[in-house]
Amino acid sequence: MSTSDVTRHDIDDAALAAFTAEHGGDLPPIAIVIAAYNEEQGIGAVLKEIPALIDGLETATIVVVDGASDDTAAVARRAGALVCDVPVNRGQGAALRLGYRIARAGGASYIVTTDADGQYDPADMRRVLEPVTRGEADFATGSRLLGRQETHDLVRRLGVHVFAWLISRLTGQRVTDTSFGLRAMRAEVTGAVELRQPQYQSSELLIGVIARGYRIVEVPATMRLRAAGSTKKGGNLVYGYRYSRVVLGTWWRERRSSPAPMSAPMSAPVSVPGSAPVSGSVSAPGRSAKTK
Ligand SMILES: Nc1nc2c(ncn2[C@@H]2O[C@H](COP(=O)(O)OP(=O)(O)O)[C@@H](O)[C@H]2O)c(=O)[nH]1
Ligand SMILES: [Mg+2]
Repeated sequence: MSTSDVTRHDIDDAALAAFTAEHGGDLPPIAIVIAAYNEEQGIGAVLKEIPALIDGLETATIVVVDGASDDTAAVARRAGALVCDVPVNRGQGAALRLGYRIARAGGASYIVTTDADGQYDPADMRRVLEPVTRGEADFATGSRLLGRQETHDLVRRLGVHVFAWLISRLTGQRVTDTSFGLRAMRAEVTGAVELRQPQYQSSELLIGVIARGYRIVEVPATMRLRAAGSTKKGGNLVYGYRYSRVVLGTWWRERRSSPAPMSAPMSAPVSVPGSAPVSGSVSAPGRSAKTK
């Protein structure tokens, strides 16, 4: 899958039109976006636990399935999700990007992402979203390093540290977890950042958000083991190699085009004022966020 397939607007346009025809155009303030590929065993339990209201704001869950060969879409529909079923498989990054577009088109103010495999605890959702709805951050990500992780895979555990160190060095923004899939943001952030990666979007999104000067925060959260099935992203070696390529490629692209200097001295972690359970790092004040 080349990056040009991912940004092909005809696929996204057709999917958005089909979604609107099926579900209508209006979404509540919080859109929860899930990319799901052959997750019929896990998606039902994930959807059952998603709250209908977070801090009094209504939620809707958009599940983007693409080219699945199992019953993921049917299971998600039965569980009450708004399903966008794309005929071609493009990857998690492309699916999320489309989900963001659907959320923005429907007028959602906030977007929350999570995975279909049960690795994130829906109970963390409220805490991750809180700094964004309070206006203290534009982008909030869970962090297993500040919270907890269940995996005993030492390579994965080491990888989290290495990539956090690398992105912190490259961007000047101290972060502890660059690939946590439970995150929350103001919806417009997703339209301002350039997203071209078909599969490994998390570091592209994070670096793009930092490069544009958005205020980010990390929130302690839990990373569980997969409820069923196995990762769609290859073994540790493939994962690490491709992830590194995205980190370096995005950093290179963004440092040449971004309005905010990226290799400034590292901003130290600070906690979000007035939000006791939240600690993490907020980007240097005074940078202005740009939207396209
Ligand atoms: N729509 C879609 N979702 C995908 C694809 N690949 C992975 N995902 C979803 O992205 C989420 C994370 O994928 P996973 O394989 O668990 O990656 P890991 O947690 O980083 O090992 C899960 O909800 C997957 O179902 C894909 O090609 N298309
Ligand atoms: Mg997973």
